[in-house]
Amino acid sequence: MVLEKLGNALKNVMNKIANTIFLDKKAIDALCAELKQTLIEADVDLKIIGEIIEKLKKIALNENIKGIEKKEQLVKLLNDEIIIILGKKKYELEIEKKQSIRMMLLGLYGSGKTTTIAKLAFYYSKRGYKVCMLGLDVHRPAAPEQLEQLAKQIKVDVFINKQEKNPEKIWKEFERKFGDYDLILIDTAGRDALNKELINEIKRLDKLINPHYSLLVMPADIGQGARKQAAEFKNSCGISGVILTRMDGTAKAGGALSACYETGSPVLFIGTGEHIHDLEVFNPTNFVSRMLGLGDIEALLEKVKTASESEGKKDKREIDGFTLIDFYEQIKTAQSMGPLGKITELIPGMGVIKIPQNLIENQQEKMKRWKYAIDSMTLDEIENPELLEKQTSRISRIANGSGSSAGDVHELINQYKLIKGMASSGKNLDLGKIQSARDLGSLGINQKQLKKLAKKFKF
Ligand SMILES: Nc1nc2c(ncn2[C@@H]2O[C@H](COP(=O)(O)OP(=O)(O)O)[C@@H](O)[C@H]2O)c(=O)[nH]1
Ligand SMILES: [Mg+2]
Repeated sequence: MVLEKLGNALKNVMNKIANTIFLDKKAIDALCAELKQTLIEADVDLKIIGEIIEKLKKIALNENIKGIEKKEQLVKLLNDEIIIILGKKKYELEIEKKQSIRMMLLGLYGSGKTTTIAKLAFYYSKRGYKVCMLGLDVHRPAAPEQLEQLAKQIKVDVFINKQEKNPEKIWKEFERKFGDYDLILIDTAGRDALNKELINEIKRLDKLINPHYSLLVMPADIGQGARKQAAEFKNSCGISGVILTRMDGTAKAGGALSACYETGSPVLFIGTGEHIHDLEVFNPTNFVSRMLGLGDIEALLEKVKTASESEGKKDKREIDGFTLIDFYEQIKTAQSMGPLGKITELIPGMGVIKIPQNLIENQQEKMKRWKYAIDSMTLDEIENPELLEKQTSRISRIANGSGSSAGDVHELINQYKLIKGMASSGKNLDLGKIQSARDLGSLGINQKQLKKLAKKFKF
């Protein structure tokens, strides 16, 4: 698929927006950094990237936009911005039958003009147009031959003159025939660069042929270089639009597309391979939908919505009790409060409990992994961690998605369960003071919990 890497990377950012529980400044900064890297790799202009990130941050850090609505807006913004930078809307060529529409293709050497002429001829002849390909590239000796071969392959008329070196004379010869066709596709010569010679040749042909469309053919792997080339051709020869070829083999196509859009030269077609059918009408909305997987985005937005609805039912955490997030935040708070002796943090409404020392000290690294693991969970999983024990595939998914190990996730769940178990027993506990399993027993904790705790904390 064209721009698969960019599509996957963008989808990844969107997924993170949807699934991140703590969408705080730090998380937003990390997401923006990832997005920036992704767009840089696609060769999108830094200024444009900066603008997108600014818009994203404006929503992300707006405290008046809450929870799910914020996530929804962010995912939508990203989707829409990508469409805008790649071309905003579809431009259509009007190719009426019986009008002898003359379409001239221009471009430098090897940009894909001749191949694209044949692709276009195939495209329009399949749609019932009477098409002729006209060979006016008199510079490359093999050019007429190449066109002739292609014509044979796709069974479309071709007009060439292998001896004639003056393209204007070839046109004169052809002129009396052109009324026979709905569409005449004109192949012209290129140069290594847009020099005076090429400009003059194009201008003369332009005057003589008076084409309905002059389309610039550029390979997408020039990335942002398309900006300069499109502008130069536009200024010196006047072009009506662009065809980007070799979209299949480059990560830089994002830059080429956005550069064309910026110079006001709409991309009309894209070449997506060497075969005759590898040509598409360029439609930015469809292109982005396909690149990101529209179904995926809709499903993602749906998921965000569902999650927000349940969030909306007034702090579900309070209703259902102690969740993984509470657990995480308790430990984090405890950590930030310093040495164990000073800890007075309590789990609200859950009885009084102090968190074991070994969960608090020297755990920064583990806490980081736990945070990422929680970020990779669904709301359901956060509220009902038992789901994870029932389906170990969930644990692997979370571990993979968060860069932690299955062991980390298991440990997180086990610790959480222990604390929750104690909290829900309603006892006032201060684990910091507990020296032995007997101390726990005397506090009325049941045998099962006792065994687990003793094992876990090595009392
Ligand atoms: N992969 C890929 N190759 C292409 C595409 N379009 C053209 N090419 C290749 O680019 C090379 C130059 O094409 P050609 O049409 O001869 O360029 P011209 O000099 O502008 O006429 C050929 O090897 C084509 O097969 C495309 O969309 N994808
Ligand atoms: Mg050629």
